[in-house]
Amino acid sequence: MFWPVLALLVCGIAATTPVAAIPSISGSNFGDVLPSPQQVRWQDLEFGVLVHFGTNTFTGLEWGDGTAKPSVFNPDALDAEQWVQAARDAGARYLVLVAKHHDGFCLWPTQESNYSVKSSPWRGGKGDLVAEVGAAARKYGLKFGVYLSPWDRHEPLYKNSAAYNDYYESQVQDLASHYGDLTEFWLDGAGSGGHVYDFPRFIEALRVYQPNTLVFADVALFEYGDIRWVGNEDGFVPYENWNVVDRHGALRWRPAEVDTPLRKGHWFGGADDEASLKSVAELMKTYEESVGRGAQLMLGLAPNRHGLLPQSDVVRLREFGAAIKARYGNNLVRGRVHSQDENLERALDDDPDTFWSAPAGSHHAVIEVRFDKPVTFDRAMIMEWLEGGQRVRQYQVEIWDGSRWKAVARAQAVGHKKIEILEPVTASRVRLNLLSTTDAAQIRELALYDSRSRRN
Ligand code: FUL
Repeated sequence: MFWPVLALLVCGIAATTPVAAIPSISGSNFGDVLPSPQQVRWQDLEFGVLVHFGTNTFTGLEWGDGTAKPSVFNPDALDAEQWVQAARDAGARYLVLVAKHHDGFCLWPTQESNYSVKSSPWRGGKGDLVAEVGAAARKYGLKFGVYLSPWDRHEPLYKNSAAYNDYYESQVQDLASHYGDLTEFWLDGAGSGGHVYDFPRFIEALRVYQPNTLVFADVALFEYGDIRWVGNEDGFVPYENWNVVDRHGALRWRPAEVDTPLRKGHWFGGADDEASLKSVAELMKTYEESVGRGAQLMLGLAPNRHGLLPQSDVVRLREFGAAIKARYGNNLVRGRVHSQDENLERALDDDPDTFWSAPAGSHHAVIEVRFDKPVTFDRAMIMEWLEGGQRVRQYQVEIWDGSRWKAVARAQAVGHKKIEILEPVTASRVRLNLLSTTDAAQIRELALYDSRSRRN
């Protein structure tokens, strides 16, 4: 149904509310720190998958100790396109392949070791899974990246830090120079406690070929990663999510990535039971507590010994994608509210490439939406234009109850995307009250949804 708009208001109030002191470290202010263009592009991807497949798939282990024979690696029906299509159906926009896990087995024919696909029976030892998966990802429009475990439980050189630095750097070069643009380069910290690596050297080697790749690393492993680990593998952001964080006394833009597997407790494959497969409801909760809290969702997928995702995983991923579309495909603002105000229209047009700006210099502003008939909603979605930094510090979603504005959500931090989950409310006037912003707010979208509508 199409409802013409009655009216629509917006106001920007320049610094009417006193703003608490903004943290300042090493002379820079929270609000001054901006993302790189690569980080902005990456944050727009929102949702990726992390694929674990290797000797562990065949031995049933999560952490192989590096003694599995390459001969165990023998998928008889491997189809990387099946993985990618399933990921795409879920709505994922990039895929990171674990090219080497902690057991040291390499999925590409590295020159540095014989512990790789070239010593396996798969494709007669002529296969290159990094190449196959990269090509499949690109064919279906997904960005591609790799995970290269620093911890290596097979490689004898690992005991000698200097020699292993050479080894690892060569592997970085291999991957960085032969497989096209890498959107993300994942450095996993597990098992590396106490080991000394020459990370600056690895990153320099990586950047020669991949100036735009983003390095994922927990701060405990490597202090200058471009993306930060959320701090758990349970699929949620447990804090108010600020992109700007203190890294060794300097404020840096470090967006969070939330990694969690599709099958509970399993990064590697084999499980085909119903109990370990996350339900659509669980996945939607994860989505809303990761993407919906301004972070990136990285969902772990695990092909089985045939080299295929189990059919139940394929179906679940499709259901998950359909559930996201159903819940967030019907923006109640769109089509019901039109504004003569071009600026405001940019926050309501369902087009994330445009944004509304509060008046220059303001630290408080309001976006109001009026419907000609009341709408019922239980989700409010807000997106910030990150090129200008993460400016919204505190806000409320409010409804007009006939006599006053009533807050139905109050929170801090928007960032790339924020989904507020509400008790269902019905109102014909709704506003986003930006209580405190570091600079003039820039809002890409303000959208409302009803998760209980028939499309769900
Ligand atoms: C962890 C690893 O130890 C797990 O095996 C898995 O690869 C996960 C994504 O990261 O640190």
